[in-house]
Amino acid sequence: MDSIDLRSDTVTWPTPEMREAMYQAEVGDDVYGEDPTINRLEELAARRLGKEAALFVSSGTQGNLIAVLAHCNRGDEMIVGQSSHTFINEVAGASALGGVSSYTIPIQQEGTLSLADIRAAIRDPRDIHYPTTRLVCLENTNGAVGGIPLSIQYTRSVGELCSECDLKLHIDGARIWNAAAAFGCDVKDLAAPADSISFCLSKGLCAPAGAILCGSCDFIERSRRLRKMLGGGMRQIGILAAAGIIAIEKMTKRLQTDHSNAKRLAEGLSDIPGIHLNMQQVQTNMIFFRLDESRSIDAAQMTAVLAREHNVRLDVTGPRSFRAVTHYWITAERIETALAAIRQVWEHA
Ligand code: TLP
Repeated sequence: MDSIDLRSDTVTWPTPEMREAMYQAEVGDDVYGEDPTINRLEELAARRLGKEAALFVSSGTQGNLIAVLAHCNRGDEMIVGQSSHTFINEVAGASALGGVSSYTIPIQQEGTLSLADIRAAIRDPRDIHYPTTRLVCLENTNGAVGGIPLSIQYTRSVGELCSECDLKLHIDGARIWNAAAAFGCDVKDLAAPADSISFCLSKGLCAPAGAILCGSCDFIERSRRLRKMLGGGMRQIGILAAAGIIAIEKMTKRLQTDHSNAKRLAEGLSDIPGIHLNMQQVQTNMIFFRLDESRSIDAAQMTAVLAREHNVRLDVTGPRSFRAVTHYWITAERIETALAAIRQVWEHA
């Protein structure tokens, strides 16, 4: 990878080992259930997440959509964070394709939905004016407020509230392995309170495509049918599964390195006068930072100069703000190069 691409961990290339495994992968027609490599990946994912079954899906977006469709009927409602990926960045699939409405509530500074807000959002089932609340969606790590991991204890408390109120709980765990690495816990414990959980193979875990949806056997059977309905019944996808197996078995074990690199980048940025960020929010592989008004250059101009002159790429999140995401292809040395470039462009603006 030439550029120091910090826009996202979705930009990661597959590792050389993945490419070799993909080349060698044994394949079959997965719509017939005959792809041995995908079957192996799904068994591995279910076991590691502590769920009965798992399904390979084309993307995190497809995994979340299938979960909503599998849990809800048309006209039902889900409770979701107002700046969550599911609500903001998934093309309103739940409403467009599922007829499911979203009751949005604020995401707290620590990435959580408050229990009081969830409780207040649950509709009174006796009132015929209301849709039926069916589902709560959490996002772990929470991308909107800095890649913050949600704890086992918090997730359990939401699970208990859902059981008490007869609701389903889905976790958009696109980066759940980053949360497990941050807490040093077993990913199973973060998944346990949820009826379903999706996670991405194609972000910090470096697989070229795909995500996994996990849940009960019955839930996954319905999900498999829904995936077919959405055009996601794929054929010789053992080629992708081969990379996915390495993603789970190996790449999940090295995420702490990305987290240390993110900390180092955040510390370096906060040493630059005029650049601000909240160090407490830097807990996994994401950093959100902003420029003050001491210089006129804005985020769009700064990213253009950084890309053109230094080959460093950042994600612009507002007129003066950015997101940087660390990943496998961002070594400690590249963090220092990126920091020097950012400092130079800002100080000479
Ligand atoms: N996130 C992407 C963009 O879509 C914003 C990124 O660069 O961070 N859940 C969460 C929490 C995500 O961050 C993403 C992707 C998804 C779901 C969707 O995954 P894909 O891209 O596989 O559909």
